Amino acid sequence: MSATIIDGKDLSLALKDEMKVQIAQLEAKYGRKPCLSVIIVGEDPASQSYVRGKIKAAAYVGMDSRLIELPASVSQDELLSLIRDLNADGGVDGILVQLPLPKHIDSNLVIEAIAPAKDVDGFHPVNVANLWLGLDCMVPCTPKGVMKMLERAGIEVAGKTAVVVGRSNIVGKPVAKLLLDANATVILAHSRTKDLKAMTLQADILVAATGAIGLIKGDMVKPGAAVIDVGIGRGADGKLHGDVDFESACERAAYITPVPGGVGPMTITMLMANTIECFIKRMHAC
Ligand code: L34
Repeated sequence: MSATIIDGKDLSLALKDEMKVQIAQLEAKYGRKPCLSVIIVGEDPASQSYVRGKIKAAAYVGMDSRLIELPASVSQDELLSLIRDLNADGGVDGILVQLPLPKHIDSNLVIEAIAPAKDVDGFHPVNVANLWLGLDCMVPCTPKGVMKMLERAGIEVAGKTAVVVGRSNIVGKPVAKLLLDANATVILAHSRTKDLKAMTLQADILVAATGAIGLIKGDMVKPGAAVIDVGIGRGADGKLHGDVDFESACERAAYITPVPGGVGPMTITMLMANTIECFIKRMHAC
């Protein structure tokens, strides 16, 4: 058996082409385009690559963007005051501070400084609370991308057993909540889970978000499962790999996402969707 590959790049392109049309209509209606501000602190090559992807995608869909590059030495106060300026700037719809931040900066304080209505990452405590309460909120980009991939691949979630491996605030916890909202029975496994293989073998839908390259081997995949690989890292071979051992997992999965070209591009595409959403909500609020 060989799995059907869910191509995140292809799907992203299709979604971005739809957004291009939508943004042209929004501009005609409201007299301006959505505008995304991206702040990057320091020179981590992976972060720089992801941020470049975000700015490129914004240009592709025809929205405005501002890239603010700060040195790793920037003070926490300077960063907070920049965010306050962007909060007050009527021309800015979305604010994203790329993580991780240097150690001398408290990322929780930074996230809390972003106006919830401009929080395109959905990381602000108000958005997190509203997600868990089932209220209107900004949904974090990567979890939203995971759900979009399942939906577009025609994979039914209701009634299925979903196993999420990894409990981060950015991916594991929110994706578990979204799967629960879609009526999956959710197991949230993590680094202290006793028998991980026994858990993953139950998964009709397996979401791997640990950051441990190749952790999920083929023999941990339930035959016929949909495997969504959120992990991304550079292996000893210098190439990008996910949390899933792709070759062996392909033998058992019915559907699988590749790395690169899977969840990563979808994260960026959902950021575009969230920026459009913030824009529309702000236009309706005034
Ligand atoms: N604030 N920080 C904030 N928001 C986010 O949503 C992120 N994340 C994660 C890291 N920090 C963040 C991202 O943007 C991870 N992430 C991200 C975004 C895009 C890609 C990967 C991770 C991506 O485009 N990956 C490509 C390969 C890119 C390359 O060649 O380096 C892929 O095909 O998977």
